[in-house]
Amino acid sequence: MTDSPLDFVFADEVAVARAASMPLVALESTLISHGLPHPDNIEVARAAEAAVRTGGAVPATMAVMDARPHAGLDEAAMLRLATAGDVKKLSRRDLPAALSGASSASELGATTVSATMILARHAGIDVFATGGIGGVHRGGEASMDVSADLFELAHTPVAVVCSGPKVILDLPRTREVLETMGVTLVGYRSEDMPAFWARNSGLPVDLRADSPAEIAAVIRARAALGIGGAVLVCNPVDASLAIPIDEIEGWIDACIDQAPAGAAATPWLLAEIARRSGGRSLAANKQLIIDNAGLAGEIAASLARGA
Ligand code: PSU
Ligand code: MN
Repeated sequence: MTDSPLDFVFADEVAVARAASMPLVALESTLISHGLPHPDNIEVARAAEAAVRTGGAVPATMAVMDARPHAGLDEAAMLRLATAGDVKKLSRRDLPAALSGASSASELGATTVSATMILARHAGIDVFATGGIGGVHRGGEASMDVSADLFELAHTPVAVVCSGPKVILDLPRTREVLETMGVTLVGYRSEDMPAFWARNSGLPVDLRADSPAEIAAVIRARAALGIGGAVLVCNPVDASLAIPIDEIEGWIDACIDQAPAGAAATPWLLAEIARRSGGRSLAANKQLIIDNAGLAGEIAASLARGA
């Protein structure tokens, strides 16, 4: 198993899986602390872990607690992340302060896509599941608010399973940056890049794959090249809960001007649109996270079986 200079706390089942080279899937914690309301967040966190197991892998939910990276969380840790009011949202730039013990963020920090990818790589975990990735925010061409997720996807060799970039973003510009950064965009049973609560963005993926084994082959081919960076697997939200993008645009247009700047923007927009949609965006968000975790489990299992 990969050696890392990081002083990880591994949950028992994660430690066992690492020692036995069993397939593992990393899960993030920002969506628990900042993306979903309580008690939906804890329900989804546990259901996502269960889905990874059903897919054939062991889940490792990532967070920083007491200045140490954690891979796999017990019930008490999960509850703290789901209910504490002062959980720091940790992205790439925040990890050094959090892990140094020098900042208040050290005590309890939830990891975003970028920070979770970094910790997953250190823990020797090749596959990670989330809901929707960050990207270029609307107005980002002027504000320069571009999620660190995109730069992480460019550099860190961890496959990320999601339902596309969040629909609150500037999707065409986000797609362009993914292309420029050389991220391989795979549509799971789709030629169209999904957009989080919407199944379609009207923007193309790089290739379509119809099975976990096909996706595993792409991940292996990318790894063999040694170029770093991610294969981004985009799994459209289940059709029964999907929301047409035009309907979502109406809610976004009505509130985007009031959104705060910086790291608070995404959590604010997710909560505001959950309210405006009468809970429909929340229902879609919950299900897509669980489904992505299941697919990630299947991909990790396929990778572990070999070609
Ligand atoms: N997926 C969800 N809900 C979320 C997120 C992903 O279904 O809240 C989080 C991820 O942690 C992602 C972050 O990295 O949103 C993006 O935040 P920002 O736009 O500030 O980079
Ligand atoms: Mn930002």
